Amino acid sequence: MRDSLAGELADVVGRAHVITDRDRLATFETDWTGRFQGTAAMVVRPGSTDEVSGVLTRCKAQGVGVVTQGGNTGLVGGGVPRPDGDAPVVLSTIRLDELGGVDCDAMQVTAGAGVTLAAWQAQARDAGLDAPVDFASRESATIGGAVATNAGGSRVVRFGTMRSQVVGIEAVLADGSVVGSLSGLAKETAGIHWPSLLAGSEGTLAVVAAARLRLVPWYRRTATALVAVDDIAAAVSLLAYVRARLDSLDSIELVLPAAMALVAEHLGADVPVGDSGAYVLVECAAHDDPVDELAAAIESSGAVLDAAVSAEGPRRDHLVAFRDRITESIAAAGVPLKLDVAVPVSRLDELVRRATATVDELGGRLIAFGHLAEGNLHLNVLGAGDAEAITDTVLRTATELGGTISAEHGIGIAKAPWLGLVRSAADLAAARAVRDAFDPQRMLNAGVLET
Ligand code: 2HG
Ligand code: ZN
Repeated sequence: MRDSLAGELADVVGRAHVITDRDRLATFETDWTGRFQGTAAMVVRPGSTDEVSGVLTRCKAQGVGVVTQGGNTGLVGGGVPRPDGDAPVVLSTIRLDELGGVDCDAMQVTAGAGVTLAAWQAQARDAGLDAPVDFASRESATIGGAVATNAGGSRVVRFGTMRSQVVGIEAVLADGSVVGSLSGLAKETAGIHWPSLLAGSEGTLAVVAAARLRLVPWYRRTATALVAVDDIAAAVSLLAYVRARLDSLDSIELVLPAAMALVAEHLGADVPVGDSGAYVLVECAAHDDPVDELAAAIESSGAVLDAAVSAEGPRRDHLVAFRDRITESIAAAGVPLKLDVAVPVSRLDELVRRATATVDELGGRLIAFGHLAEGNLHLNVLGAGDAEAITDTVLRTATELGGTISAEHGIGIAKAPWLGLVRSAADLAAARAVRDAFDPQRMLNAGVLET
């Protein structure tokens, strides 16, 4: 069966793009963190939407499931084969890397699913525009993955999540049919809006092959402040203060002391501001240098113990590294349990207090940081004692505080058992009915988003 499918897929994509060699499969079988792992029957790398369609048709005919993988930077086990069940075909989007010319009139560009975030950004900047979404794994993370997970990142406070950037989509259903459009009409009310349906569906309804993406002005002048504040409550006051005053606010990130200490150690550098209960990294970007207005807002906020402020250049890059390189610092220290949750900002304090107590009790070292404006914390636990119990308690805590169990990383397989905490029985039944209509045999990403 495996050999005959490999042969059929080779007819579709060319022999060089069907990988069956065990050694070469390994990198596609384990996620970036090393936490999620399974066995792939083979990897197939289609180079066009038609080839994606051909692959899905052949897989369905032989009853072999498909897991779609972009840059393999996902953090919830949604892009690698499941640890149990039959070995699927991993559909790598890496060759769907076509990037169209920038349409400056519409402020849009068309990108294949395998285009990286960094390439999207570079293409936009070449045309004097910018990509509205950014996060640390930009060199590997792909458009397809970012759409599938409705990724967030640091600029959500200004431009919203990935879903808001998708003005057209081309996707392939499990039966090989191609849906959507890349025309990029900003207004169209003609039935199902495919970007809305597919963004955040984690590869369960269709394989995203290409997307038409919104671009934004390129604010070339940037300024960054790393600010030490007393505690989380003071960080939230600072958020409200700068948000109301700074038109140029581009991101505002929260880093708690254990994360700051870890990244400082990893970088081999001193924390640029004094010891404190919480740190906030504020970034502004504008057409005119925003450094003075940023410094003035920080100064007058009354919430600040110490601050380092810099316009663009190496000093600014150094400040940004204390936020951008936290994930890398955690990975260098071990295989973490990652819990991406969000609560109303007024409850962040309580979330951290209760998560700290949980980890103290159940074992591990809590490294917390995240996107302040969305109340989105990345609770990483190194050396997690009872990972299942920690997950259960923390996700219940976030829910009790009026929050959610996943803010931007998705549900994947990691959080599927807890989906009922934030979705009603009616919600889940309707979601199942939609999936049944698109993919009754669960050919696509089985195990993701449902148990
Ligand atoms: C970030 O905000 C990413 O840097 C990764 O969402 C978060 O490593 C993490 O937990
Ligand atoms: Zn994040």
